[in-house]
Amino acid sequence: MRLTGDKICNGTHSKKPLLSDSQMFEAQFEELVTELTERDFTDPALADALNRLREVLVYNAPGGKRNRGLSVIGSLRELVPSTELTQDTVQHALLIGWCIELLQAFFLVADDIMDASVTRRGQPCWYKKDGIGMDAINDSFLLEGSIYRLLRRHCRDKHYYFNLLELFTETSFQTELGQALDLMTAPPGQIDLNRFTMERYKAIVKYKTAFYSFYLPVAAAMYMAGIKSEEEHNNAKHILLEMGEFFQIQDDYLDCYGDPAVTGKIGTDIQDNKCSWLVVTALEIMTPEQRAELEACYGQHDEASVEKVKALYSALEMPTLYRKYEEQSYQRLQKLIACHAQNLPHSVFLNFAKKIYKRNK
Ligand code: GPP
Ligand code: MG
Ligand code: MG
Ligand code: MG
Repeated sequence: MRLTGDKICNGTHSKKPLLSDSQMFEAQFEELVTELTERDFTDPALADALNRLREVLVYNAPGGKRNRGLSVIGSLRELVPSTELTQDTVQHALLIGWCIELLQAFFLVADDIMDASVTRRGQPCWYKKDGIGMDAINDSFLLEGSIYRLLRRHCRDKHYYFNLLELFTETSFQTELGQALDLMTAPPGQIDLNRFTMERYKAIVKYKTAFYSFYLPVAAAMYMAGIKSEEEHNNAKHILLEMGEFFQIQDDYLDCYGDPAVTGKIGTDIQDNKCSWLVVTALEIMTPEQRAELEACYGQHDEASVEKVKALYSALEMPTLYRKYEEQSYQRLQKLIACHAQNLPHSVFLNFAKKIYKRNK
């Protein structure tokens, strides 16, 4: 695939771009699928496996909010003056964006098995499809492997290739450690509310969500722009991990209070005995009687128990507490941006913040 090919390239002479970043991002996907499934391996013996890979990619990679993927080009545009941003660099930023979406697809296919979820992005979870089942585990590996094939093909000669590889592998490992904490804090059938502390909660969400969802796309754009200093990266990380924590708190809130028609997924946190922001916050303010009731109903799969937990949350006015928390978090973030962004344009962080505060999906 030629990333600067006519098919998806904006005109070089006109001042106004023919396509938005989002449209170019969309247009790139089919090319990447073709490349991964038709051009990378040509051994006819692999035809069935490559057809499977096509199916896995088409079902699981598109259809999300694409915030992570589009943030690479979005951040790069803030870091590099437009006169210095070539069409070739734009196409590479979009490709790296797709690699982040593939990482997300890899995590989600596997996470849905671990969480026994039913729907994702408004369709059945991949492992729930007829004839798929636990073969979805291998499909998640294929999604992960696709990332490194694309990076190798397109970015091998770039000055940022090594940094990018380290970034993707480090971030994956951090996410896997976070997922380990998430799972071991929620053992099925072993209800122990003492496990659910705010300290444990913060560790889980920092590792399972914040690194890959927030630091990864911005750090990738920074490396592309030649920003490699540890100090600059630590400054960005400081702000982005805070945003990531808030994002997962929203995810936990929406697990219970979101509309599945909008979020595209049906919540499972109460049944799965998860260390969710809702249960941790509720535990901080509930009476001993309420705690005893929670102990009896949390982590149970029957509808009546789940409804009792939800009734407890309502009695404790969790939606109001959440709105207050959201407001405070937004204020804290503005302050963090003011003190930690230093040499980095504030717009990198503000653009991201705009996309996540007050979201409902
Ligand atoms: C979000 O947790 C975290 C992930 C999707 C990371 C998974 C990491 C792996 C190594 C598999 P969640 O379960 O709350 O997300 P959702 O609500 O979307 O299922
Ligand atoms: Mg999940
Ligand atoms: Mg999970
Ligand atoms: Mg969730």
